[in-house]
Amino acid sequence: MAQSRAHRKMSLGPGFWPVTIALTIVNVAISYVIAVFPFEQLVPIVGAPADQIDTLFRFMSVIGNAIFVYVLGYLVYFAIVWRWRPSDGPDAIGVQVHDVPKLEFWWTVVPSIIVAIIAIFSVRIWAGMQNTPGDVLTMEAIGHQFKFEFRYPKMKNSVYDSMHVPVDTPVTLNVTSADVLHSFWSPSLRIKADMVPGLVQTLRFTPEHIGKYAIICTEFCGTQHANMAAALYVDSQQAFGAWLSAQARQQGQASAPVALGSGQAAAGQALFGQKCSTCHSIGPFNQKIVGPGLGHLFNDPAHPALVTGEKASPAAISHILISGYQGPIGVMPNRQANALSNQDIANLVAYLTSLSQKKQR
Ligand code: HEC
Ligand SMILES: [Cu+2]
Repeated sequence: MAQSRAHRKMSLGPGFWPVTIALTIVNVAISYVIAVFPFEQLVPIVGAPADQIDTLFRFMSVIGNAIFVYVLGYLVYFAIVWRWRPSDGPDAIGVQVHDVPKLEFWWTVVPSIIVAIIAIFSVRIWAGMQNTPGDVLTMEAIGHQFKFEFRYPKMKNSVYDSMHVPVDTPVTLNVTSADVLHSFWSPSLRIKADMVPGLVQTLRFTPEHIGKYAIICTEFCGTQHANMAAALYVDSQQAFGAWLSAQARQQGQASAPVALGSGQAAAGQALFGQKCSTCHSIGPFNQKIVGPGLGHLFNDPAHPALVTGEKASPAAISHILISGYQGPIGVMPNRQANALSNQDIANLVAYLTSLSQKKQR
């Protein structure tokens, strides 16, 4: 069946050039906003390479915006100008265009050049993140359910939930995971890296602005994923040195023996609500959350010994709190991960002991 032609001649329509000028004005106005928009005030930047990544983001947004404005603008314009009219006949089609080498040449060359520029730009930033010469601080970030662990050279124990780095010092960060997939993301570093068990990824950056920034886990890693976050502190060189020696002092104290006799059950109860109740109920052993119920440690017929196989005693419980324990149920974090002082441990043991005594009455 022959189709009737709606419009015999190929034409851009009556309003093409005015529309082009209008779209160009819109495009230039939005591009200007993108170029000057103060991203670094909305999400402050830590230092290099965050500034380069912002520039790349602006560049890509300007190009993306131009494509959006012209494609959508002409789509709407042509849909209106060459719309079907009652005089066109019911099966009218537009002019069919084939083989226009000039057009095809340009719509291949222009996007290729744009993609090549973006690729070169991105790869250069990425390469800089892989190897910057002159490392000064090399450290590790390790994902755990549901904590960030940070290890520093010459520091005996790890630090959890806060990462300190000295200003103006190139930092090499080795990122990995101890259990499941996590993702290390600091919006202010403009860097995101998956934390994969068995794989160490290296990131390099140089903090330039003193302050406190966010670190967030952006890979769903279990029930408490939403609470998995840490703080990134960029300290002055002096403050960083002071922090390091304070850590060393604290870690020295932590190796002193725990005086269980000084435990206060009431203080232990409050602490339990803050640090333990996400994983433990105070019901019987089988009332599990992530870990077992802890309400009957001394007198649960279903669970005569502790998970370590030891008979329940204040000393055996404090040992689990200090060293942590990994068994078939899961991982019980150690004292560093739970940030427990000696007094905290004594209070928690007193509280857990008192729970069992209440049940006996
Ligand atoms: C991230 C979850 C998690 C947190 C937080 C946690 N625990 Fe645990 N805990 C566990 C798991 C899992 C086990 C069991 C390990 C196994 O045997 O597989 C456990 C085991 C224990 C046990 C041994 C229980 C038994 O019957 O032998 C005690 C005691 C204990 N936790 C106390 C605490 C206290 C006190 C806190 C708070 C400072 C705490 N836990 C915080 C996950 C957690
Ligand atoms: Cu996580």
